[in-house]
Amino acid sequence: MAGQLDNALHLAEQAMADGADILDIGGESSRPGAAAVSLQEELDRVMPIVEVLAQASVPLSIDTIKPEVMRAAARAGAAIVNDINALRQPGAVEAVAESDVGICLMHMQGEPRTMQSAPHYDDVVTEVADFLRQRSDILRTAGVAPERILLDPGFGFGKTLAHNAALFAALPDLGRLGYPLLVGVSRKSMLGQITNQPVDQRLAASVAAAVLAAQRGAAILRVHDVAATRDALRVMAVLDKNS
Ligand code: PT1
Repeated sequence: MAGQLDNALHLAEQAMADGADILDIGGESSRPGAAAVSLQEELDRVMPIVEVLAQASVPLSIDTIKPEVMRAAARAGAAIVNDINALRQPGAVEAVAESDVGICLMHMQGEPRTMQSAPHYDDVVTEVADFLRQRSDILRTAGVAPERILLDPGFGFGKTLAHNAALFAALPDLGRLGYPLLVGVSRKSMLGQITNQPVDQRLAASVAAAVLAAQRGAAILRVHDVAATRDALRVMAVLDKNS
């Protein structure tokens, strides 16, 4: 346990030294095929880390679908709730509305354990946009100010490569929903499908996708390789004046 805490804190320090603006902490994997984790297990995994990193110089985001974890993390000082389930668990909308955290609403079809078995949409862009609009409307009705809301199409969450590509092209349209966009594509299997590289050889693909997402209007990029992504974004800022 102590070794895992040290390891997490080391990764967080490295990310901050490399220029991360936000740290995202999660205790339940959402990779395709991952199993759910009990409430107590998730609290035991994340809260020691949240309690330390809430004092860090950058805002802390808690990656969870459970309202109890949202409340505990917010109480400990987390600034953002990042919910891959877009607050669909009973009590999650209230947990966010009753605190002052920012909230990222992400689209997912199905659940991590089975979501990649047979993803299907009639029109992926319209369905994802409708879902995100509906979830943000529910939050607004619950009293959450628009400035607190972020939207995320959920790359790799119940989507084929074709679905992911259609959503990527539609990022400017999703931006017209009126909220900043968060994009997470770093090291994901969609990049493995494109490059035929294993997960530890996806740096170039991840950086390329991050730059394209930023060009298409993503406000926040969820990445593993902070230093390389920062460099690429600096190049984009200077050499691509239209972005
Ligand atoms: C994400 C995200 C996330 N991704 C937000 N939170 C993960 N807001 C965790 C694969 O296909 O994009 N947005 N929290 C990580 N999840 C995955 C999903 C990891 C798919 C890998 C894959 O390889």
